Amino acid sequence: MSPREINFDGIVGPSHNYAGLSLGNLASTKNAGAVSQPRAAALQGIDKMRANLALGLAQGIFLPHPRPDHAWLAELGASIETADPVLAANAMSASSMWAANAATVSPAPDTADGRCHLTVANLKTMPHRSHEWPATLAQLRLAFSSDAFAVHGPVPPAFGDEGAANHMRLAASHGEPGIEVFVYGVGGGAFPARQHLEASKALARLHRLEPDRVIFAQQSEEAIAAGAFHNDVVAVANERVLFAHEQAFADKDSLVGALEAKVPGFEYVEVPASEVPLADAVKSYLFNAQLVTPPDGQPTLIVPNEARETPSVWSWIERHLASNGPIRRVEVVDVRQSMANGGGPACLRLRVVADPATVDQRFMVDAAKLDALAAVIGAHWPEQIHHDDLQQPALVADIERARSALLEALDLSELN
Ligand code: SUG
Repeated sequence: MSPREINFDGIVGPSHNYAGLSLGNLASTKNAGAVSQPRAAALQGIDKMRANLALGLAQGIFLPHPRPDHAWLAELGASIETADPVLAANAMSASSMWAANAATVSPAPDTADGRCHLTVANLKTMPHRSHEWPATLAQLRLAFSSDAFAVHGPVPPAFGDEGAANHMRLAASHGEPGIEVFVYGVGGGAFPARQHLEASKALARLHRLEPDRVIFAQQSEEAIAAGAFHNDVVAVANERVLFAHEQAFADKDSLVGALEAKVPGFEYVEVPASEVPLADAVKSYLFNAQLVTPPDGQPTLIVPNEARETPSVWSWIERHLASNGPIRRVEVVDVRQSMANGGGPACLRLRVVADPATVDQRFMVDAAKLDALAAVIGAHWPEQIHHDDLQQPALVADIERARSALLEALDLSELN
């Protein structure tokens, strides 16, 4: 079978909470201390996957990480009972749900050895995310253990790497050789630039990409300063199409020029700041959409509810659809619980172009498996978490039991 795009969604973990841990992520800061709903959050994620399957897309999953991360706390000489509240929140975060930050993926048609390369992201900029990579790597090594894949450890933490959220691939179609665009940040006003150029260059070398099929593009400082802490908050690519905000890149003209020269049939869909200000793009997550090509060939944009609720954004979408532009269909999904922490539909998924038969089938889902997962979530995920309760022994025990129940249902207890 030929390669196709598989979306691997991170299942929202039972410790999902709002701790305000991500400086530069406006939603995270705004909702710090709010009461979270882990069960509803995880079920929203399952519904998104159901909708993807209904469109005819291939769907996979990644599992929540063990939380609290006792090993990480022990490295800090602490335990969940004794840690100060901020450290405890860092150890309890369910942030691995945002699978776009799990790894960077270069599919087989792009690489010198004809294997699909994945490098786990070190996520070193934010403490709560910096300890994700070992549990992510364990899953990548299981899911992609066949010879079709090469799985790499993280690049050294001297250089921040946030995974596929800062990587775009353009190609005539998914199975053709692509041009890979690595987007990095230099400055972001008061906010950190999380993806470093040196890390992006390392990924291109590790993945054995041909240098003239790789582009390094700087994210604009104004975008980071406006709350686009990852490139996927202001841009998304699929096959021949790049969909981006006018202010996404530091040097848009050279990026677009290079893509025009290198990608057969390249189409650039730009949203001007005069129609959708950066602030609206960030609030609505218009670009944190999944831009996909279902089997019917109609490029489809999967946006969060918040896009429909932002007038400038929704009228831009309506105008684009009426003009018969490159995006032919828009689907709206409810991922509000994730959005309140700055994670939209595209944050929740990692795209891997591969033959689904080469993936460990425990990480692939169909509608029946999603029903089974929803039942486990319904039975075990806490309904609510109040931020002040994160260290309560009863809650911690519930969270640990919930994850074990999920692993058991998926026959993945070896990840325990
Ligand atoms: O890293 N939020 C995540 C959101 C990640 C979104 N991913 C992509 N854009 N691809 C982050 O900022 C908030 C956690 C908290 O505050 O409790 C958080 O980690």
